[in-house]
Amino acid sequence: MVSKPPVGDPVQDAPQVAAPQHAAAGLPAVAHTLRIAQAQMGVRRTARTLLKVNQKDGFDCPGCAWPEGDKRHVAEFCENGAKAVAEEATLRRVTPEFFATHPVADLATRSGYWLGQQGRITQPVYLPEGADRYEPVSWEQAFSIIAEELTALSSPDEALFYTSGRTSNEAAFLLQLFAREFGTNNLPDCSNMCHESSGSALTETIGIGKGSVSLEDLHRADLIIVAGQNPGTNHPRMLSALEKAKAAGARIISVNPLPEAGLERFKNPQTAQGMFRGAALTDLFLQIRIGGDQALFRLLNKLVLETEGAVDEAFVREHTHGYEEFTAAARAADWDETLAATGLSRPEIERALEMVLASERTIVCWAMGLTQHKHSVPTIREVVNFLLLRGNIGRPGAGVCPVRGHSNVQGDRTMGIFERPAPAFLDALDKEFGIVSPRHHGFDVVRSIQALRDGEAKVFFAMGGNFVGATPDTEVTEAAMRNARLTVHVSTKLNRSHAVTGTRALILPTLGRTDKDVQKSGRQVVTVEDSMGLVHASRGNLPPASPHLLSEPAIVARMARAVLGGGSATPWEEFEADYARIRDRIARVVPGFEDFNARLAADPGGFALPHAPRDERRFPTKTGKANFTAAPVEYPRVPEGRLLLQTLRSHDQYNTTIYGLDDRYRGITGGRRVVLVHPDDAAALGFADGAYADLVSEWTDGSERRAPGFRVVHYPTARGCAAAYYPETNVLVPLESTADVSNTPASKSVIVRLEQSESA
Ligand SMILES: Nc1nc2c(c(=O)[nH]1)N[C@H]1C(S)=C(S)[C@@H](COP(=O)(O)OP(=O)(O)OC[C@H]3O[C@@H](n4cnc5c(=O)[nH]c(N)nc54)[C@H](O)[C@@H]3O)O[C@H]1N2
Ligand SMILES: Nc1nc2c(c(=O)[nH]1)N[C@H]1C(S)=C(S)[C@@H](COP(=O)(O)OP(=O)(O)OC[C@H]3O[C@@H](n4cnc5c(=O)[nH]c(N)nc54)[C@H](O)[C@@H]3O)O[C@H]1N2
Ligand SMILES: [Mo]
Repeated sequence: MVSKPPVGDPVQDAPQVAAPQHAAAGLPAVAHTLRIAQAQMGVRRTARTLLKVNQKDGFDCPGCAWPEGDKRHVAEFCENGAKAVAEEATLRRVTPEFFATHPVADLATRSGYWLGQQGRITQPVYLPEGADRYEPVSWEQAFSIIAEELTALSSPDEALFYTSGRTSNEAAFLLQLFAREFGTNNLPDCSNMCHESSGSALTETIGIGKGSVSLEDLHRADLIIVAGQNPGTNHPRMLSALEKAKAAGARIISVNPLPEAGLERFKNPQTAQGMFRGAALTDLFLQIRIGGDQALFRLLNKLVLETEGAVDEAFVREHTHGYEEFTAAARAADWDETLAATGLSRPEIERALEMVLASERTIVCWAMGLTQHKHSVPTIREVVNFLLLRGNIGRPGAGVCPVRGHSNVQGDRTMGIFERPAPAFLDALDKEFGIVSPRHHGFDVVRSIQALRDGEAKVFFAMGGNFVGATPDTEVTEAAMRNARLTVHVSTKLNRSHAVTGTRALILPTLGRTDKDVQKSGRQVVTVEDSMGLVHASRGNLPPASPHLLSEPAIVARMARAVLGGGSATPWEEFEADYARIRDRIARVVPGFEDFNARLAADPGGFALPHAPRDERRFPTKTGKANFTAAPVEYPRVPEGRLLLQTLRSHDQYNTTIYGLDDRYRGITGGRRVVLVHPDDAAALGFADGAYADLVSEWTDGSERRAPGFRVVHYPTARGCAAAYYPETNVLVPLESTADVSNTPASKSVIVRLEQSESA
């Protein structure tokens, strides 16, 4: 299988390479932000918009899910948040004339970058069966097309309702309610590709699939371990928290196959001193091999166990379960095997141990570097073992910190966007609305693709996101999507998913975070939940990108009325008119949201959801305790002459949205088809810096997948490892290559070989 490099790029993909940088943010970031923002929005709109980001009376940044903290700066956003805002608040527009001159076949030849650069979509459009281009359609017609296809299904389980993580709590609650009233739990979401492994591991071990720390905890920690995360690019405001923690005496270990600039040194653009000098953040850099983390934490656990007085015995006795089995497994950990799995040296691990033992309050932060491997769930369970051993959960300054991606991905899950909902949640939903939700599980992302491929699913509806762009095995996924009877995308901007359609297709343009949302009862606010379980309001302040847009809650409400008709007793019209009425219902269905509207009115800055392990050291697991686990240690075995490829983000992208062609901190400019390889590995494989290679992935069933024409960059990554950007490399990830238990695509462990490229 071959993924063709996109043609039609306004900028030729011709990457230039300079030395990687050692510090993140600072003046270059400010200049870069303003350049991108002003190109999209102009000068006045830029100022007006950026000053509202993350303010209590403003909108939640559509960038990442990092929390804001109580004392807000005038400029409470980061370089990449500003790019996310500019991308949405752009003055560029995609009009019906655009679709008239660009047939779907033309859109399919365009790069994601080009599609995104066309601007905000302004009207609903429809691709009839057999037509070659989208045409304008009224909202009413659009909903009746959806109703026609959904009611023609032989089972509600032939429909899929995908959610990307920008959707507000209100819209998410309505969407899952609609899906369940319609009769299915097929609610796959981006989380299935993201932190599902964290959710799976945490729910089993501590009883709740969310992080247990607040910003305050980070500021108070003695030791913060940042594993498998690149905050300088993906959560830049986290660097301020790390800086503050360091100033208060914390130490930081970063565990990563790449030396990431933001973790090395941070130049805080919010302080004059920080802007120029910056703070060194990392005390110890463990340059681990991809997939070596479970082995590392297992050995650290063994070493802690062997240290007199290092285990918090009172905590273990009172609050945990499974200690005996775990200790037996941990004591068997082996130095040689760990050194092989991690590529680390003995002194490095001993140094880490000293720092671990010196810390009374330890936090482990992680993101995709831990969640997207075959053995991600046992890896994260081992992190939990590590924290439990020294009583580091439910103590100020300590805990688990899975750093979420999309700005409301955590909230969407809290609202019930989940293909495997808890029975208690469904009971509450049914009682509130007088419905009977299906109890059998629905399809997650990978299962949804298989269902489309195998003809088990026929209608695909997406609340945001870029499903075919973000999912693995591009060719397989695109073919599967083309099998659908109807594909519907509620979107702000164009992307690849609009060019890969079912027999019929709809694009439904919607308001974004920055747009003012006015309904019958007046101006609306929506709410979101950040990575630390704080719920707060978000209120857009810009005139909507077009007068023809509907908000996400309005789209779901109208779709529900069209599909369910008189059979539904749910007051969909009332919900559309006044989102406070949706919140009244959330308050009665979702624990932690009691008196939702009143609390929101009292403090638009938000409130914290309850978290039993954090708040009261209570662990709502099956055993009623925090569970130690004792899985066998796994790590990827890479055959001779092959590399282990991780697919990751550049500095100029937001998932499949490409802001620009640079990756400033890594020294790459003007192109994205690059593969970072250790100079010694590259030399051994016969690839000079600047040579061009095809990446060929090899899967256990003997199949191969190819992504051609990548410029080889000699780069200081861990030995045996390689890195290249997503989504260009998604074609290499086999659909069946997923994490055990969580079924998350293993996007960070792809075995590849490099072949001399013919397409250079
Ligand atoms: N600007 C911007 N912000 C974003 C996003 C964006 O695309 N752009 N995306 C958002 C989303 S949805 C998410 S989920 C987050 C993603 O945030 P990250 O997880 O930081 O994103 P990635 O670029 O996938 O980076 C993975 C990191 O893990 C490291 N890594 C890879 N494999 C391993 C391993 O086996 N072990 C260890 N220890 N490290 C490893 C990589 O070198 C890299 O530093 O960011 C969110 N924020
Ligand atoms: N190989 C590889 N694959 C990966 C990953 C990886 O690291 N490697 N990471 C995975 C991860 S962590 C994630 S979260 C997924 C991301 O998967 P998705 O969330 O599906 O993808 P995005 O690129 O974030 O979606 C961008 C689109 O969302 C739409 N959009 C933006 N804002 C709004 C809004 O307010 N409302 C609506 N309705 N639409 C909006 C726009 O049309 C835009 O084109 O990708 C996953 N895929
Ligand atoms: Mo994500």
